[in-house]
Parts: sequence; structure tokens; C-alpha cells
Amino acid sequence: MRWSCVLLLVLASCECERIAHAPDAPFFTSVASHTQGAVLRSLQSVLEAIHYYEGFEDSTFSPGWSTGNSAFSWSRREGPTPTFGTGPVNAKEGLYYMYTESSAPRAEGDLFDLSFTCPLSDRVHQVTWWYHMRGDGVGTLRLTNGQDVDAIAWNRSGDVSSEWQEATVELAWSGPQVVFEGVRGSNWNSDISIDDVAATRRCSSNQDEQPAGHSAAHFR
Ligand SMILES: [Ca+2]
Ligand SMILES: [Ca+2]
Repeated sequence: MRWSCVLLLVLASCECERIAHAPDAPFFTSVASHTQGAVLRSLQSVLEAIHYYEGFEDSTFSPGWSTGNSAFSWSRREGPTPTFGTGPVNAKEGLYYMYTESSAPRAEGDLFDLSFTCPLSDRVHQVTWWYHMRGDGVGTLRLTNGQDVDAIAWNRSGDVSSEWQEATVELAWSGPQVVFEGVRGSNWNSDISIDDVAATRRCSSNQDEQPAGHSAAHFR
């Protein structure tokens, strides 16, 4: 989807340039210029709406995703997590999901990181994902930019539900990265899971420069 759109943009642009520069064609030059602008505007709107989806179904991450960069790694899992009483029964989407294994040797306050960096210097505009937080010792799940401690776009703590929950957040910061941070709670009954993540890109050439800060979060 992404590369096909990029290819369309390049081909459309090249075609319009070819028509506009054909010899002895002033009428076509005007038409081509108008068409070129319309085509480029349409394709730009398409490109701005592109989403990066990750459901963790493959054993290797999609480009841009990584875990354990500066903290403990999230684990990929199929079915229930190993400890009874915490974690989901199944993935939200497909078979696999990611979770924070909270049993020993993990201790209260331990941090797990799972990050996505938008390719080609683009920036993430909005993120939608499903999360699961069940257990009397559950700590905190938050979405940050991985750099500024004040840039927490979303966070939730404690025992939420035995069902998967959906969250959507529109980011206020201007960075290319988002990080899912899981903080281990008071005991081992505290696995935190995520699945089915959609990150919407914002073109690097068409974005509002805004300082890092809090974002608007929408719960669904
Ligand atoms: Ca999945
Ligand atoms: Ca466990």
C-alpha cells in the first residue's frame, strides 16, 4: 500500500512533467499544470492517511519496531500468559500479541519498552491500539516519545478488565517515535499486553511544528 502510493505519486509527477514540457503545446501546458496540481494534492492526501499496522503475527518485527532498547523487552505470546490470573486468554487480532512478563526476577517498578519509529523521517500523528491489563498487581501502561519524561501521551494504571480495551491518541509532539512503556506493578499478577497497533503517519513536509507535551487521548 505504502510503496504503491509512492510509486503512483512519482509516476503521476513524471507524466505531468513530460506533458508540460512537450514542444509546441501551450494548451496542453496549461492543462498539464492544472492536472499536475490536482493529482499531487490528491496523492498527498492519500499519503498523509497511510497507516502502519502491527499485529505481531510474524516472529520478526515490521520495520521501525523494536523492544528492549533501554529497558526490559516485551515478549511475544500466543494464548494465555504463563501465570494464571493475569494476561489475556487470546490475542485481540490473529494469534499473537506482546506482553510484559511480570514474574520473577522482575520486581516492582521495572520498565519494559516497545517502540515504533516512523520510516523515512516521517512523524507519527495518531496511534490506535488494543491493550489488556488484568490482575491485582498491575502497574502502568503509557505511551511516550521515549525521550522527554513529560511527553506522556496516554497512561493507565491498575486492574482494568479481563477484556481487551481500545485506545486512540492524537500526538502533540513532533518526534518520529512512540514508545509503549509497561511498568511492573506490586506483584507478579500484573502482565500488561498490547495488540493490533495502527500508527498514522504525518508527512515530514506537511506538519505543524509543536513542542513536546501532552496529547489528547480518546478512549473507546
Ligand atoms: Ca496479533
Ligand atoms: Ca508470569
